Amino acid sequence: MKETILRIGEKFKKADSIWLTSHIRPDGDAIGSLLALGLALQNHGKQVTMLLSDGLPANFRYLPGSNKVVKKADPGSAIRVAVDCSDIRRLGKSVNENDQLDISIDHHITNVMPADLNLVEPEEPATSAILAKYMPEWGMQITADIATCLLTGILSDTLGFRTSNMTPNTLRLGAMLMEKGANLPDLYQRALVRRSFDAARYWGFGLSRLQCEDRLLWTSLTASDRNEAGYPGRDDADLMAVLSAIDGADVAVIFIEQPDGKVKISWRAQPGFDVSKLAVSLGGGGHPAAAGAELGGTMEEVQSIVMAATHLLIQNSNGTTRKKEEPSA
Ligand SMILES: [Mn+2]
Repeated sequence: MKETILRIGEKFKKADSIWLTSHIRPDGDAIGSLLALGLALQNHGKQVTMLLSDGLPANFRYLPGSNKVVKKADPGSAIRVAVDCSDIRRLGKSVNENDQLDISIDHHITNVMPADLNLVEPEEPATSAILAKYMPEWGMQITADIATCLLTGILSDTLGFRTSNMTPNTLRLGAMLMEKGANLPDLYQRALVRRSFDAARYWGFGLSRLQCEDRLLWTSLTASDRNEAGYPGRDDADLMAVLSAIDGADVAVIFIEQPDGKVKISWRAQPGFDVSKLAVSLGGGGHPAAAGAELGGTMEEVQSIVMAATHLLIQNSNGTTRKKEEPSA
């Protein structure tokens, strides 16, 4: 892995132009790591293209460099780089599935990215943490703007330094980023606390249908919920943050109706339960404690498949992994 880290640094140094991208439905870590690396390479005089197939969500447009993100751009002869993305299909419609990338930097244990240099550190809670660790080694200076992007990424994926994969070193990286000029309380508020009125009304629909059976907490969100609430996204508006605070469940699942007869599934698991393998078996991916997938079918069809599989996962975890420590990977 050390070799990969050095070779990535050399590749960045030699490149004149860099095409940089991350996953669809980008979260704070995807956006934070994309912008941080993009800004650092620009500061070294590189020609940088930053691409997100879904564009940059409005709630992250305060981040430095966010106005430079495009939805479509041919890589041409540039070095092709993906951050925080486990699977080339998750780069979205602006990227050819058959492409080979030059560099991938990620922390998803389910990573299968076709890249010449694939740096995957699943023990790191955020791709932004991997970048914060290696950017100085790559000779990249962490400016206040870059620190702002990286701390946003770490805060987003650790839910504010409180996920079970947190390490003392993640806190040290957070302290370093504060010293470089990132404003922790402000970024915390923006990335994790503030909600729109529409999102709160959308949550209401999901909460009104919330059920818990055999330690599995679950609910659904439909297209008509979004219409009625006026919520513009197609995600769960982070309703999962509310569900994971509820006592008495080992795993929480949200089913989110999508266009074209598809349903998105989002899992969150307590330590000792690994939902990433279940997500992969259904064509998705993620982390042991948080994963997702998307299936074709009606809400009822998808729910019956996923509920059965998730109940089984909870039963099989009981007494085996449950009392042990969460696997570090
Ligand atoms: Mn991430």
